[in-house]
Amino acid sequence: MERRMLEVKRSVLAGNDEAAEAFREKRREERTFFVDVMASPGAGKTTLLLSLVEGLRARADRAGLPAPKLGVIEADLESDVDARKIKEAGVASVELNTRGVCHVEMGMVERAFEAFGGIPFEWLFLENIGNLVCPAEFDTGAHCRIMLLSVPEGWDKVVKYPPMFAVVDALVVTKSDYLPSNPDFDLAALEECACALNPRLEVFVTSARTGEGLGELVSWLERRRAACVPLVVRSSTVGAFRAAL
Ligand SMILES: Nc1nc2c(ncn2[C@@H]2O[C@H](COP(=O)(O)OP(=O)(O)OP(=O)(O)O)[C@@H](O)[C@H]2O)c(=O)[nH]1
Ligand SMILES: [Mg+2]
Repeated sequence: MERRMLEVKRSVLAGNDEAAEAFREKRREERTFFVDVMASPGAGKTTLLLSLVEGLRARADRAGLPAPKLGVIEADLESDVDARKIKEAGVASVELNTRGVCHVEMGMVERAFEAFGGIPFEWLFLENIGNLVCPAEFDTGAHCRIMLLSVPEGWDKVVKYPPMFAVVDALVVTKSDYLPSNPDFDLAALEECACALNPRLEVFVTSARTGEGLGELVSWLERRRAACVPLVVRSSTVGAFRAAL
């Protein structure tokens, strides 16, 4: 019986992985960079997404570029609370209610993406279900996976819930404004344990209240996007290059 369950689980995950790979490649071809944001409930996912939206818009503005086209899939067991917050910030958002399922699977991502109706996004974010366990197992077709750990949760979550720390590209410590009042939050121990589990992990320490670390996180995400999506060479650039030869 146990063996049979294992086989079924393996085949569900294999089917999901295949669909995730196809989704990832399709979005890459369309120049949409897809970021999966995972964390426990209340760690600050929606707040961080709103800060990232602001940061990406501000940087485009400073560079004299048009505002980036952004979309957010808001996954929750129930409710449209977060999807509404994202819409209020002027960002296209689709609510994905999993009706009690504690993770997001590819079929859900595909349906949510279709609901946008073909907007050519430069950035697509998924606020995954608030859960530090199950989402780690399911590839959502993202190019980049980040997890948040808020200071009030305690640094030892890395020891208690290692799988998610092992699969993500970045660990974003949130609510760093609470560090002075949480002397037992051992940032050095967290980094040491997390990087031992995952040597390629990037670590950011951030606060949506003070703005700490948000600029560094936005810059890193922009570099990740630039390395992932194909370059668009404008004809004016090609002309200037030819003229210079
Ligand atoms: N002090 C402080 N509070 C924060 C920070 N970021 C978020 N919060 C607060 O933490 C609470 C939860 O934030 P959310 O962004 O809703 O967290 P979430 O992970 O999206 O929550 P769920 O979607 O319910 O899982 C809210 O009251 C936020 O105002 C921060 O950097 N510092
Ligand atoms: Mg939220």
